[in-house]
Amino acid sequence: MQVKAAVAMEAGKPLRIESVELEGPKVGEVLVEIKATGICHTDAFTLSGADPEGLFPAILGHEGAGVVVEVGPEVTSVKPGDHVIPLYTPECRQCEYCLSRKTNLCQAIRATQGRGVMPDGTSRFSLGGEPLYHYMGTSTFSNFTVLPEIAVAKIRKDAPFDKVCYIGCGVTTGVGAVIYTAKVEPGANVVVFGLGGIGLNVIQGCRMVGADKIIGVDTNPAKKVLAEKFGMTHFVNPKAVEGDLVPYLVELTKGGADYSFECIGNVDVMRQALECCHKGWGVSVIIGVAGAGQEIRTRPFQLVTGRVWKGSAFGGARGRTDVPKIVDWYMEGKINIDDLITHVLPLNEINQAFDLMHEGKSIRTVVTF
Ligand code: NAD
Ligand code: DAO
Ligand code: ZN
Repeated sequence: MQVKAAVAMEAGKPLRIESVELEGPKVGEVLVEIKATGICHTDAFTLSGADPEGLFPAILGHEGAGVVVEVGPEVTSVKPGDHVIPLYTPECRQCEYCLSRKTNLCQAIRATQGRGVMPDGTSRFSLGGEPLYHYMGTSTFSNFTVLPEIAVAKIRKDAPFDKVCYIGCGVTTGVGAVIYTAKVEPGANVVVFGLGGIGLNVIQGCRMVGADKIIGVDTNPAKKVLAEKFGMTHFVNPKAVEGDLVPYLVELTKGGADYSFECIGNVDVMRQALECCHKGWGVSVIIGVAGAGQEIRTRPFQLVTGRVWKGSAFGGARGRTDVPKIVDWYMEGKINIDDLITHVLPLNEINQAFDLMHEGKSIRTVVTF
C-alpha cells in the first residue's frame, strides 16, 4: 500500500514528506494506522547524524499511538480495531531477559531492530523501489507502520491518541524510572536534574508515589513554573548557587538525596547526581543519553560508602504489561500529560517540531495524521 511518511533521507537534512510503499504484515507482525506521534530528542539526535548507529534513509519516530488494521499469520494477542502504543522496548515474555524478571530489556528482536529491519531481516518500507530503514522498531513518522506483535501494547479505546502517544516514550521513561527502576517510597527526598520532557515526568512520578522533598535542578529558570505544577517543591538553578552545587544539595536534603535522577545526558551532571546522594543508601539513576564515546567519573569511595549508581531505559517498564496501566493512570487523572504537550502539528509541518525543540520552545510537540 502507499502511505504518507516523513523520510530522513540523510543526516542533518530536514525530513521529506513522501508517498512510500509499505508491504503488509508477515508472520507475527501487525499493520498499525498511526494516529499521533510525539517528537523526542532521540529522533533529533539520530537525524543530526550524531548517533553512531543511525541509519539512512529511514523513517524515524518512536512515540506513537494508533489502531491495528491488519494482522499477519500467527498473531494472537491483538486484532484489527485494537488501539495500541508501539514499543521500542518490546516484551516477548519468552526470552532469557523477559523470564529473568530482572530487566525490561527484551532481546527477542534486538539484533534486527538495531539494524533497521524487521525480524526476518527485511524492510517493509521502500521508496522508488529502494528499501528504507525502520527506526527503533517503530517508525511512527508514517501514517501506517508494521510492527512485531511483541512490540505493541494494547490500550483502552477511550484514551486520546494525541495525548497517550507520549506514553510511548517520555512519560513512561520518567514515571517508570521512579516506580520501576528506583522504586521511590513515600517520604523520600529526591533531586531531579533537568526539567525537560523526561525530568517533568520524573517529578510527577515522585509526587504520585508520595515523595517528600522533590528538588528540581535546571540551568533554565523558566522551567520552574511548570515543574511546580508537576510537584516540584524546591527549584535550584546551578548558575545561581554560590560555591559547589553538591554540598548545597546535600544541605538542602539534610544529608543527601535518597534518590536522584539525571535527565539531561551530561556526564558532569551525572557525577553531581551521584555525589548529592545520601551516604549509605542514596540511589542515583541515569536516564539521560550522553554523546557517543563519553565516559562517567567519580571517586570509587562514593560507591564504597553506599551510594548506588544505576541506569534506566524506557523507565524499566515492561511495555505490554505496564504501558496499559500508565494509560489508565492518565485516564484516571493520576498523571498529567496535557500540560506537557505544548504544540500540535500536521505531518507536513513536522520539521517545525524539530525547530521548536532546538529553540527550547516546546516540551513535546505531537504530530497528528
Ligand atoms: P530536554 O532538553 O527537554 O531537557 C533537558 C533539560 O536539562 C532542559 O530543561 C535544560 O535546560 C536542562 N539542562 C541542560 N543542561 C543542564 C545542566 N548542566 N544542569 C542543569 N540542567 C540542565 O530533554 P528531555 O527530552 O527531557 O531528555 C532528557 C534526556 O533523556 C536526553 O538525553 C534523552 O536522550 C534522554 N532519554 C532517555 C531515555 C531512556 O530510556 N533512558 C528515553 C528518552 C529520552
Ligand atoms: O540493548 O537491549 C538493548 C536495548 C537498548 C535500548 C535502550 C533505549 C533507551 C535509551 C534510548 C532513548 C530512547 C528514546
Ligand atoms: Zn523478551
